[in-house]
Formats: sequence, structure tokens, C-alpha cells
Amino acid sequence: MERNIKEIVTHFDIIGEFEGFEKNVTGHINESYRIHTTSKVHPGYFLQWINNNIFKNVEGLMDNICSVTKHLAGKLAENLELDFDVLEVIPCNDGKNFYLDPDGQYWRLYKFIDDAHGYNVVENIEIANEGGKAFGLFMSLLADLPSNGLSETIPNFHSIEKRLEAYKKSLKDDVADRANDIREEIAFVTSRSEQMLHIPALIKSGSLPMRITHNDTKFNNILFDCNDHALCIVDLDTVMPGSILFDFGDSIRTGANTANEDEQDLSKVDINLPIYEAYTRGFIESTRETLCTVEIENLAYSARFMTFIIGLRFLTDFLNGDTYFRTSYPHHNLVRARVQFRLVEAMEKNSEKMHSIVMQSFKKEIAQ
Ligand code: GN1
Ligand code: MG
Repeated sequence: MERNIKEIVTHFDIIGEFEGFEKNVTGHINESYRIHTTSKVHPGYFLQWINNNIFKNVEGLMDNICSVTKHLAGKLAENLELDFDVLEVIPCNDGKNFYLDPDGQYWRLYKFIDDAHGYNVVENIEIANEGGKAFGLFMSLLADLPSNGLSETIPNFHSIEKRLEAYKKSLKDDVADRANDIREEIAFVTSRSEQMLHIPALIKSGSLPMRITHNDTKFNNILFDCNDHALCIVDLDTVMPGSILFDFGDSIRTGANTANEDEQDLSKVDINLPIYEAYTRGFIESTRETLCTVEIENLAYSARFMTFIIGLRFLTDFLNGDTYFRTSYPHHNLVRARVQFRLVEAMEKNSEKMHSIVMQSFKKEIAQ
């Protein structure tokens, strides 16, 4: 769809005049634009089209983001030594926190975070450790914000039962006539489905606490400054009640994969244990006072769980004819699913090592 970016920006309360924009290519769901203004001092803005097919309750979603960013900003102002930043929502001229255009499309604006970059593949252990500290800090700082005030922006987002149900239906319907292309992946899912029910069982039994979590902790949702100090967590659409296991697991899935999410050469996919260890140490450093025993015991396993569930979602979308994730070529979702499943296998082979790294990092943190 043609977007009149300049016109859309006029509805927000900005400093300076619109000067131009660049489209940002990352992300599979929303569309993002960097906005330049005439101001010489202000860093400009980050405009996003919010995908209302996926986020049905944009009002609730934006209210969540405003509560969370306000809470974090307050905490960071009280604790300047943390040297961390938070996204700042720019209101519309009418005071609303999003703009609904005449075509029924939703938009929001953030202040642009200048001179920052992210990583699709983590280059070294220092960066991994910073990332772990940053996501851990994000969760810890939100620990005292009541979660009952937040909407569930995507219901059952990390429910493996619902994801399996959706997958089975897609496989049966086979609308895109692709089921024949994925015999090996079907066998893979069937052989692991049962063991993936462990985390939902812990949730149902009440032994796994529900907290305010990010729920989309891809490593590239951490912004770093020019010294590779972690600066800010972005992509807050799915911040809602969840388990810390979702957040830890999703970061490992992305940060500790030796390959990209859409790598076609599966021999490049593996778990990078030094990166995993550095991330884990950082994460535990920021969360040691918050984590309970059940969370610690399942931290390593959560990486496998999240990798499996996202692989399953890519596979389901492939069967559905690519209706959810943005794709660039016909088998893109299948390529992504294969990467996730290969990574699950690598994690299975290393499961004991991964668990003992968690336990050792935790002991080290306690000893310090
Ligand atoms: C989507 O759009 P992006 O890249 O931030 C998805 C995540 C997946 C991810 C896979 C709302 O996130 O759950 O892990 O793709 N977000 C939503 O790359 O479904
Ligand atoms: Mg996202």
C-alpha cells in the first residue's frame, strides 16, 4: 500500500518540520520508517505502521507500551548509574498515543534513538553479556509494575498447545498444497510435541510465576551504542504478562545461533556455547534477586522450547501460504522453520552443558 508518510507525521506533536524518511527493513510484522526533521538538535523520529491484522487491540497495545515505558523512565531517572534508555512515545496533536488514518490504518511515533545499532548474529561474548544484562534488567525493573493493568496483546502468544492445534489444522487443510514438501519437518514436530508440554504444565500448576515480560526478545531488539554498551530494549508490542522463560529462550534462539534466522545452508546452524554462557551470566546478574528455583531449573530448556515454538509457527505459516510473517521468496518460511529445527537438534545435543552453565552462572553470581 502507498503510504503518505509526510502527511501521517503531521498528526503527531513533533519538534521541527518533516524533511524526509527512510524505510527500515527489519521486522516481519509492522513497517518502520526513520523520520528526519529540520531540527538541528533533535535526533528525529521512528514512525511505525502497526499491523492491525495481527494486533487486534491497538488501543490496549499502546496503553501497555505507555505504562511500561513510563514505569521504566521513572526507574531509570531514579537510578542514573544504570545508564540505560527507554523508548519515548510521541503523542498525536489530539493527545492520543496513536493515529488512526482515514483508511483505518494505525500509526505510532517514537523519538529516534540516535547512533544505535543491533545485531542479527552476535559477534562476541562481550556483546552477548551486555545483551543478557539488558533483557534481565528490563524484566527486573518491571517486576513491581502490576501486570493486571496490561492487556494481552496477542492471546496465547506462546501457548504451545494452541500453536500445535493451529499447525494440525493447517496441515489438514493444506490450502497452499505444500504438505508434501515438508515430510521431514512433520516427523520432527510429531516426535517432539509431547516433551514441549512441560512448560505449560508448570504454568498450569502455578509453580511458574507470571511476570511482565517482553515476549519478543530477539537479540536484535536490543540497541547498542557505539561502544557496544546495551542502550535500550525496543519492539514492545508484545509486552504483557508472561513467563521469564519465554524471554530468556527467545534471546538464546536468536543470539546464540551461529547462523541467521533465514540461513539456507543448515550446516552453518549451531548453538554457540560461549555466546550462550556470556548471555546467561549477564541475564542472571540482572535477575538473580528475582528468579525462583523453577525458573532457574528450566532456563536452559526454555531455549529449546522457544526455538521449537517459533519453528512451528514458521512451518504453520508456510502451510497457510505465508499469511503472517513477511516473506521475500516462496519457501522463505520453510527455510526459517528448518533453521529453528536444526537449532533445536543442536540444543538437544548440548542440553546438559547448557543446564550446567545456568547452574554455574547462578552459583558464581551468588558467590560474588
Ligand atoms: C516476529 O516482527 P518481528 O521480527 O519483531 C514475531 C515474533 C517472532 C519473530 C520471528 C508479533 O517478530 O514472535 O519470534 O517474528 N512477532 C509477532 O523472527 O508475531
Ligand atoms: Mg517483534
